Amino acid sequence: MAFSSPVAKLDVDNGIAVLTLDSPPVNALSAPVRTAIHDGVKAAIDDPAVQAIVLICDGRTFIAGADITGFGKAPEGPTLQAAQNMMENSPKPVVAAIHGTALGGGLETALACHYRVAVPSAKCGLPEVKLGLLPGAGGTQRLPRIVGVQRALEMMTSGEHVPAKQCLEMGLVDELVEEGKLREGAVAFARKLLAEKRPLKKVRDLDDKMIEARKHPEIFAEFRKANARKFRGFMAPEHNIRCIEAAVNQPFDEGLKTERALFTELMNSVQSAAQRYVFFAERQVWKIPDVPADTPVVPVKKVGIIGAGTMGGGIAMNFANVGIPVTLVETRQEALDRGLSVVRNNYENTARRGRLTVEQVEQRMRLLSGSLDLNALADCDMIIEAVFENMEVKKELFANLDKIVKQGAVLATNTSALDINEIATATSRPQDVIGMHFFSPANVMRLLEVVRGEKTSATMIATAMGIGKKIGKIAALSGVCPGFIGNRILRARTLQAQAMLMEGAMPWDIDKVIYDFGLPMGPFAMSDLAGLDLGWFRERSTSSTIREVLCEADRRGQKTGAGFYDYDEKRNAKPSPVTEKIIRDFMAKQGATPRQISETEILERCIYPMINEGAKILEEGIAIRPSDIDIVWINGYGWPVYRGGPMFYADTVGLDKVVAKLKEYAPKLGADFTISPLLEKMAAEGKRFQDMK
Ligand code: 3H9
Repeated sequence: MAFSSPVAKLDVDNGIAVLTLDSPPVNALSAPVRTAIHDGVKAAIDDPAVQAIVLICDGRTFIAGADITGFGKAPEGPTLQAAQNMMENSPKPVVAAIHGTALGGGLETALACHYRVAVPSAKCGLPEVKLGLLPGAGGTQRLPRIVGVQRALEMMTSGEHVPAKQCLEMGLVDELVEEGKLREGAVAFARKLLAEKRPLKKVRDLDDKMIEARKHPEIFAEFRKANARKFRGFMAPEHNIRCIEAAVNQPFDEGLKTERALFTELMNSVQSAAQRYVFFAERQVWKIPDVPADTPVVPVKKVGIIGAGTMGGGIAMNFANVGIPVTLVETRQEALDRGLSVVRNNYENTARRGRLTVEQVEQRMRLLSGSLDLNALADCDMIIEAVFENMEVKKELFANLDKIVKQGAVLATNTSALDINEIATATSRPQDVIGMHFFSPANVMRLLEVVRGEKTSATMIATAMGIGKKIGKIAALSGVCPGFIGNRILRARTLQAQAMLMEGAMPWDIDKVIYDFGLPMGPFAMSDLAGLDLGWFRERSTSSTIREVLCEADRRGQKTGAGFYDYDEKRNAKPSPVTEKIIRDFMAKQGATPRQISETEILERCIYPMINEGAKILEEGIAIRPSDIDIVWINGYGWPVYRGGPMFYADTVGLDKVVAKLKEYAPKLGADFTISPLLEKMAAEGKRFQDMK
């Protein structure tokens, strides 16, 4: 057989040709891989000694999709469609043998084969939606023909990876073969096909599920309605749905044309560019230039958490979820009991929703123990302090920990505001002190800001990042500064939102702009949720800010039924005439005259100072790279992923425009406002954050 390829080999096993792709890390469909499939299958078809063909991959996974790094570059080699046609039109049966993950173009390749076998640990999915795309190689037309419309809608709009057993039940996979014996299993399956003279099954020709779907056109409207909140702002889910509609209503080849047109639209969209950028940003964020991948880490087998409040309890759940025992320390028994019962309640709620078994709840609770004695933490490998924000209290605590806890343990603080370098001075081992800033609710929010102090060792950084990954967080490294990356940028927005209140915008005007931009809520709805009285004391309150006046009027947020907004018993927010009057009276007292503020000004005044702060964070070396800042804002604050994060968004606006607008608004931005020299320089040079190396 005349076939040679740098990424594949073809051998014949007693009449069965086995085409093995080997293109690390994930056998993505680069030009050489597409060429190998096309030419390899052709060579096997042309060889009279071959009766059937198996397509299999070496390495960790079956084809994980198109090569995302190749998007936007000039196409080379045969198209994926040409390779698929070679397989689908083969007069000899072609069997895909799946291990790892068959994703996107990978699953589409498998769908162009006549049959599919998989090992039980394999998973299949069409995750293009997560990249702001749709499956562009016939997947939108083939998947519903096999699994039906409802399941295709769910899979394609969620991007979920479906376990092999479920794939078998849905008909997506024809047979499961023994784990670790994929090649033998696939070859045996091919022989069985030949022996039983099974037909060449082309998914494109299946129609029974489509006939069924044509009787229920309402399924699409219902699906859109049920998911409206989840899909808000995103283009890709709707485009995926339209492709499935085409699969139902158009002949296969017409459906392919619809798919192509909608795919091209998405591929050229800013949304997809943003989501693809985020894909790589999420992988980049773990890489720390001066902490190499082989840095030794502290094996974390036992964790101690100080403070069993909402934060401490939430943090503890993360560890119990992955089987790591936790000792929670409190100063009072009632607080400890309350903390543990809140955790139990959370788990039981999850169990009620069917996502945990009763036994799993008990297993996790058994991993949590409580103590009133700090000495109980002596043999912990990692301590996370989550007490209230007071430097003196924290320093005293760390001084005690220094005396109690075994050498070499990670001494972490969950502070969101305080200077970690100063906390570290309370110990004789500042190299072991680090920030691990969780976001509330800590058992739910994906972000973990790992904060390195001046003296924090590489081992402690690698350990905190590694444990972050283990507990399912996305960890971003920050240096020490007030608010670290996330809250420092938040402050820049808060200052402007407050300033605009004093110029005539109402809280709901500002919140609406931020919500419409794609965040889950605006700054005032967020304050109401958190409680306006965080750090407020009635005895010290002097009506000097709108927040103080609201708190004095007992409008302290959602928990009191009123804050910036009025709330009904279901906690639905309504603009409040009371708040409006409070703001207007306050302005009158200050001699400020309200003016009409446009939505554009609200947006630019909220967002551009955030970008400016992000640039300062970069020039001060607080964040390693712009995409880390974006990861923080997407995962910690709900920045819409389809806008790529504040720094990516800045690139889409144009840095020159951002700077020009900041200069225009400068007189309103506050006495302390300055433009970042880095931002100005980059704007002048026509640069983009995403090109920063
Ligand atoms: C598509 O298929 C469109 C078609 O419908 C249209 C055709 C016309 N390309 O995640 P990991 C890299 S769209 C290029 O850390 P894991 C990744 O950057 C695609 N590179 O490993 C990383 O590089 P590095 C649809 C890719 O074991 C390394 O591989 N498919 C690609 O935790 C390891 O990745 C997807 O969206 C790629 N497609 O997870 C699947 N995929 O080491 C995307 C990965 O330099 N991929 N890399 O940082 C994944 O979900 C995960 O990578 C996977 C492995 C589950 C496969």
